[in-house]
Amino acid sequence: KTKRMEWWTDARFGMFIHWGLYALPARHEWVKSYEHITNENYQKYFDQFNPDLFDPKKWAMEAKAAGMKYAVLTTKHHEGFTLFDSKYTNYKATNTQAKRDLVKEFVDAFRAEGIKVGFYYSLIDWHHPDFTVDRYHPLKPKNDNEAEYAGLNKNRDMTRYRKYLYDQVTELLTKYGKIDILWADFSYPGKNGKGRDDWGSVALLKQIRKLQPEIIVDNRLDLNDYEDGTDFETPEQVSAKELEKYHGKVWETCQTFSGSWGYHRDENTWKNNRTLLDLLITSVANGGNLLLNVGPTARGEFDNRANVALDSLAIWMHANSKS
Ligand code: FUL
Repeated sequence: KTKRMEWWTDARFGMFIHWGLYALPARHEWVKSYEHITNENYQKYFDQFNPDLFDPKKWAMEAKAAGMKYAVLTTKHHEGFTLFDSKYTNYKATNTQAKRDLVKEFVDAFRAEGIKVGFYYSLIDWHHPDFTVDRYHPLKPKNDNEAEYAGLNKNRDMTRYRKYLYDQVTELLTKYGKIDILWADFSYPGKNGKGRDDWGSVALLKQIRKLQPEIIVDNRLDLNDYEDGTDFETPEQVSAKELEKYHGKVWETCQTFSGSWGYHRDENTWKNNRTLLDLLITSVANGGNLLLNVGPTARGEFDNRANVALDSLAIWMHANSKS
């Protein structure tokens, strides 16, 4: 395991990319759940998705200049839309005006810059008809009423969904060459929640390791007490101060520039350069990695505020690194 993790531990700094249909409403990647939007009402984003400025080579160059050694892209987020050409769904980028496998282009562009590639894959799926309604689902009943959940879930079948999930992860790990990281997201066991049995985590992890023996897997499959469950911990959006507590563990903190992960046009809480550098330095000083997120716009480019932040990191990196 230590051998397998070596490059990752050395890498220290990566780019997270949250991109999906939620870039169109541009007010949080959880918009479908937060605003209880039905599939029917969410359809307009699929119909209008047309990332005419998408140029992953530019993204890769920016990541590289900022000193990032790996990148993790949302191949599917909770909304269920896949950026890749999956044969198990019609709800995919190739069926939009984009007409392209965006994951493939991401992989090719980042690899060409010598950046390792990771796939974020959402275990949660708010579009799939078999994914049961739970406490985070856009259709969740008011007041957490059990009878209403039962009614909503009458025809939903997690066994079928599990198969879908398994098949898609298999696709991702067989069609794009060597994949360096799988970032599964996320488990919330308990009442009206989901965990390892819902995802079939044990079988899934076996399949992942079989298809990509070198791959590094995050800890969100609800397998922390399982022998081979966790390659790294994933403290999310915690302060530099709190990060010090992770000293001695294998970990990666994921952080946003502004709060939400998907493009949020009107969010004005952007971290300043000092805060970003602080996160990077504190992570490295405590043996962890920083996965810094960009949420590209619906047209496929980085917001100017992200460009400015990345440029400032690039300048610092240039002045302070040996290579
Ligand atoms: C969370 C997700 O719910 C967020 O939308 C985001 O993807 C973050 C990295 O993980 O758990």
